[in-house]
Amino acid sequence: METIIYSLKSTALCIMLGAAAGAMTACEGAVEEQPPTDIPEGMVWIAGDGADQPGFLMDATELTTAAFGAFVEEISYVTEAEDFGWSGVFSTDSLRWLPVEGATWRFPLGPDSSAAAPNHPATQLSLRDVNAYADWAGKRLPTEKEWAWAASQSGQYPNFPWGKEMVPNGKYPGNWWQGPFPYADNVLDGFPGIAPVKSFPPAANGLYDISGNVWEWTATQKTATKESVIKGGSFLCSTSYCTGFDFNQRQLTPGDSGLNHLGGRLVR
Ligand SMILES: [Ca+2]
Repeated sequence: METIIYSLKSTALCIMLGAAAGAMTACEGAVEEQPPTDIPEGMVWIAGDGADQPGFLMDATELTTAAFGAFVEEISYVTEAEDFGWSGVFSTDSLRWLPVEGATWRFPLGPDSSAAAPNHPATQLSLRDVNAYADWAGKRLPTEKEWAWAASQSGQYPNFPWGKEMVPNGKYPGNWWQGPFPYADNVLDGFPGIAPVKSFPPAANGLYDISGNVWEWTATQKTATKESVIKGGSFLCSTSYCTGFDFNQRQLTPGDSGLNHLGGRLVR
């Protein structure tokens, strides 16, 4: 709402200046949309294009286990995976997705594996779960267009948030899979699975892990199937498979999906 208000202020100022000069149209595009002065902690400003795409606020990191846990504790929320009693886990032994009983946001790989660390992206969350969190937090999911605009650094780059090269100077800028998926991960980025948020430097606009680590839900759905668009790729994405760390890529998944490489990031 703050963003919209500011945008309207800019437009009003533009009209006044244009009117004073006797040529309102001369003002078009002259007033650059500025970020709000009170950006909430943990969010960054995504600059608009001064025309069709307004600026907006976006979480700097993927939704963490700690943040989701605070929401669960306050309202005793039960996730869909907890309702179902199982969720999807990719097995690097059997090289496929398996339904694992008791896999939830607390234990994304199942109850016999480690609990999710507080600074890990929260996973095993369905669309309903992420939207419930968003309502509680006063935020919302980005549309696919907003998400891609943010990842592109407001239209600056064609494929990757950090620039034109996929691996600049030979140093991996995000967490994905290096090697032929699913047979061999060479772990050239240092993380064989999920990574804590902020394990890699932020993009120029302040977003961490906008490419890689975990897929992120968006508010965009395919009309015919009601499947949701997910963006950003995950630690399971390789150049031999989904290349999800290229922000032009997308996947579609049903809203009740629970997967150990799917989380979210919100906007306001
Ligand atoms: Ca990795």
